[in-house]
Amino acid sequence: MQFADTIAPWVDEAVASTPVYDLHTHLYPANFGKLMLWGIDELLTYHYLIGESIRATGIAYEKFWAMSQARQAEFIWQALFIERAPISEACRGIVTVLHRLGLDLGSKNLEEYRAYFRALKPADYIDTVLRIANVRSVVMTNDPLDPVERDIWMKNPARDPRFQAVLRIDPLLLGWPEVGQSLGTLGYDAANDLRAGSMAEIRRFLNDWIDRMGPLYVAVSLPPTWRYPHSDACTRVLDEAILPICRERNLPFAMMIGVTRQANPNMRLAGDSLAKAAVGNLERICAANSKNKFMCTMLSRENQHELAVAGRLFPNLFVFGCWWYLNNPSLIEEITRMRIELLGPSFTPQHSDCRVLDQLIYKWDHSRRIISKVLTDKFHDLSAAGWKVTRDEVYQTADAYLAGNFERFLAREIA
Ligand code: FIX
Ligand code: ZN
Repeated sequence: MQFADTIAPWVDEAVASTPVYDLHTHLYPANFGKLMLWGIDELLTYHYLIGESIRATGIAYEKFWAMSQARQAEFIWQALFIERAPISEACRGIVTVLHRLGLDLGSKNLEEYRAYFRALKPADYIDTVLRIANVRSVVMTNDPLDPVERDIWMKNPARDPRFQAVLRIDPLLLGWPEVGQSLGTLGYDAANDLRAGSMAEIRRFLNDWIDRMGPLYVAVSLPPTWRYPHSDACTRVLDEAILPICRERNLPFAMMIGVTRQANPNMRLAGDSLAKAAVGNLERICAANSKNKFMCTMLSRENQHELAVAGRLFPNLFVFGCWWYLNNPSLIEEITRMRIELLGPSFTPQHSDCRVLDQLIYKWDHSRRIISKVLTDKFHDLSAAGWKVTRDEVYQTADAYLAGNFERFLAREIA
């Protein structure tokens, strides 16, 4: 057995120094204008904290939503940081961000923090945040049916090579029959009832947007009730448009499964829920389309074991991340341990899901600590079993988890 004091520092150093390829966020580069969210008011009005503050204070929904964003930020600061200890994961995140930026947490003075951010320029601040968070690539979520985003893409914006695109297609899969109308106004003749000729038009829409965005993959979030195959528009659009195009263009199709949208509409963006899904649907889509590459993350804790097993069964399935309500230290730890035991080094333990640039600092700081802890235990167990763990092996594993596995999966040609 090796000395614990060799393995632990190797792992800590490898995980801290390896730049991250963050494979799912909602971030944008500076030239996407108001879509780029950053700074203290955006941090405080993150939907996780909106939910927490409405719950903690019992404020009436209408009263909360009637406030300007600046007043909401002040309300949340007062409720969650002044009147109570900020011990939730989302609150602790703000503390980590302010601390790593060098601000004085002793003052608890929101105006002082605001003054710091007011002096920053968005483009420079991206450099600062990526440096502090040690993130090298940020994968966006790009929805061509969102009018604000579409307008930006139609102007062929200059591309910041650190921000990669993803073609997000929730309405195209889940929005029938209404989405036929939206496609029609954009010049794609896909009828609401998906009659003859419609699929060719959906394929043309996908190809046009793949050409325009150059996405790394095509993505959707799915409810726990999603079925595949099923006699509905979703299965038809998958089988006749999305999966064939993903095959032709060698793009993975990413499924984020388990979200029940707007379980509490009064909470707006903070009002989505989750439930356990039937993993058989994921297994059937991977089995029936073995020439497609799939990525999957699931939202319910109860689905995690089945998802890891599905990852073992299907080499065309890439398991990633602890999504949203799972992005909490206790859950990341248990899920990452279990995935390492079932999948070895061949998955991506985490993505950030950041909506606000600065969150990269805390989400990666907190996740890296857990990944290090679990990986140290696993290398210790390996050493205790008789293996001579090397520093190279530790670095190679950290790189695989934080960037390399995802890059290799993207590059892989399915034979
Ligand atoms: O569908 C998604 O990509 C989700 O991650 C978001 O919609 C969700 O609101 C979120 O930000 C979770 O972290
Ligand atoms: Zn997301």
